[in-house]
Amino acid sequence: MDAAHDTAIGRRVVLGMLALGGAGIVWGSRVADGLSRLLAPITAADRTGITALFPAAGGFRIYSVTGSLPRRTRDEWSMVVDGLVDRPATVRFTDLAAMPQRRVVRDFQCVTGWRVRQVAWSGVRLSDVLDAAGVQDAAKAVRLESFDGVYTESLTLDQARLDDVFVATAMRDKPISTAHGGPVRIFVGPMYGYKSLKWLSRIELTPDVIPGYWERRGYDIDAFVGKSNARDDDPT
Ligand SMILES: Nc1nc2c(c(=O)[nH]1)N[C@H]1C(S)=C(S)[C@@H](COP(=O)(O)O)O[C@H]1N2
Ligand SMILES: [Mo]
Repeated sequence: MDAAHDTAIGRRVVLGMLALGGAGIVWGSRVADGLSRLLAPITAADRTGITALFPAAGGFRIYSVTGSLPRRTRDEWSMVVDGLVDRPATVRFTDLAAMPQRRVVRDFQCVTGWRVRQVAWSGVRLSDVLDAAGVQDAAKAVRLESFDGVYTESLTLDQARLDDVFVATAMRDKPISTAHGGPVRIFVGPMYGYKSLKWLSRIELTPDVIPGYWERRGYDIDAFVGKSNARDDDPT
């Protein structure tokens, strides 16, 4: 994906942000400044429309910065693992299923102030995917891409190798729904929800951290819950 595409703020992106605004959010000041400029021309009717499109689900809010929910079946899905690796690969769902399966239970915390307690995630450790590809010495970070065509994320290699960072294939012991980023999403246990990229399509090993979608819009790159984003971490 090229940088120009990444940073373009079209109407659909604005609508996606509106979904966040409509959900009753406490914004970090830098982001709030940008948002109020963006939101100025949008009417209350737009706000209602997007909220109805993605209703809350089991305590979660469903987010998509593109304003749509891209759908792929497990059979259709694949991701690319490339960049600074010895064995670049196209990985299919069956490949993930053949790897060691893990499960963690963690609170899911959005930086904007909502939390869902004790959510079970299953799948493969990102660390195991990295080992299968053979990470080269020059690699210091991973860059994640979504098949929504817009959202990206990043982690340092050390963060990516934490035990509760998953290439997740199940949520609450069921296949991950389209709305929640299925068939395969990232789950980053220790960090705010924006690190948990939905609709995973690419894992690229890079020499440096490349800031992701929300990080280019003012959120911290190191997004550890309670230690980042300079806000009162007390969700309603
Ligand atoms: N592709 C993509 N991934 C994404 C987002 C998004 O808009 N698009 N939003 C992020 C944010 S801010 C949060 S809190 C979680 C929300 O996950 P959910 O939509 O399953 O509730 O997804 C994260 N991953
Ligand atoms: Mo979030």
